[in-house]
Amino acid sequence: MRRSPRTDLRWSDVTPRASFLSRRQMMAATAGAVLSAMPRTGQAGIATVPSDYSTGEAPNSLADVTGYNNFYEFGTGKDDPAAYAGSLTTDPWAVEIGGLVERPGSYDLADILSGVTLEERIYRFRCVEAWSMVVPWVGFPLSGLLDRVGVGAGARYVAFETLYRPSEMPGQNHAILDWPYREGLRLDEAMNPLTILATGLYGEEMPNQNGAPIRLVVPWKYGFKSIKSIVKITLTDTQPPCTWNQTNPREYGFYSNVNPAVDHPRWSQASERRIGAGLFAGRQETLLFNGYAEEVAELYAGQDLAQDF
Ligand SMILES: Nc1nc2c(c(=O)[nH]1)N[C@H]1C(S)=C(S)[C@@H](COP(=O)(O)O)O[C@H]1N2
Ligand SMILES: [Mo]
Repeated sequence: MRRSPRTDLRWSDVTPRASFLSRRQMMAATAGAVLSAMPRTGQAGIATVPSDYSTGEAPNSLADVTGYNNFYEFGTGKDDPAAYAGSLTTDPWAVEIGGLVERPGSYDLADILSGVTLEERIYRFRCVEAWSMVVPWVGFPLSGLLDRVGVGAGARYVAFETLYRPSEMPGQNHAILDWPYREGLRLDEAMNPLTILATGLYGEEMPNQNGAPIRLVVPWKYGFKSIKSIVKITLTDTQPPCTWNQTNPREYGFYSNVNPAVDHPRWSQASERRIGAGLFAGRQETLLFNGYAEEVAELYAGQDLAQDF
């Protein structure tokens, strides 16, 4: 990966499209292998491969996924991001990767994506506010990127920062949160294969309101951990400050693993409302680690989940 910012190539120029199969896929097709490049959600767009980590649950509609959002940089209403995020400039885009890494630098998104196999990951998504969706993300494991830049000795956490650009993010002109939005993971959480950087959904580039052009998705944690529009990734040896945790540490823990047995101080987390399920659908039970216990429970062996909430 090149570190220097480059102006000749836009990241969208190198995002693989279904109509331009990669060499590897061409050769596989020639060899008569089953071609799995088309997203299962059926839309022509970015070439993705399916993932064993995808849920078989029905995805929410594109209208739900792109019309009911939390992205406080554009306002606190669920329809504010769809209304106001459209004018955010997402190309060119670079991510500064630093701290305890072997190859720190400013990486153009085009370089981050070059050679990367994009997967479709259909994940349950559970907001701390007790609503949920199923989202067909397009993305790749964060571990792959961290391996490419080289995790440095002594790194124990990964910190993330959202773009700070009040001229395009009107919410940042108000002290709703301590901008820029910051989040963090323990290194083992960041390296877990479920943790992805997502660059799209429904087989298309990421809509601005969902965190274009690149955002984190950690499906076993409450949605606010899945930070949007990332411009900075820093590996650290100490637990990094996180926006919601700093705003109200009693209500929003550093871990924020989905847990039906640990209530939010102001509401129960035992059940959730599935967006789009219909007026009479009723609430559904919330699952420990949002149903991903098999993949992630061992990360927390020996920890008291009520204490480390
Ligand atoms: N930068 C930033 N990232 C963010 C937020 C935000 O306000 N700003 N909201 C979080 C919350 S609370 C949720 S539930 C999810 C929502 O993601 P979605 O709109 O794609 O469903 O984004 C998370 N990431
Ligand atoms: Mo959320």
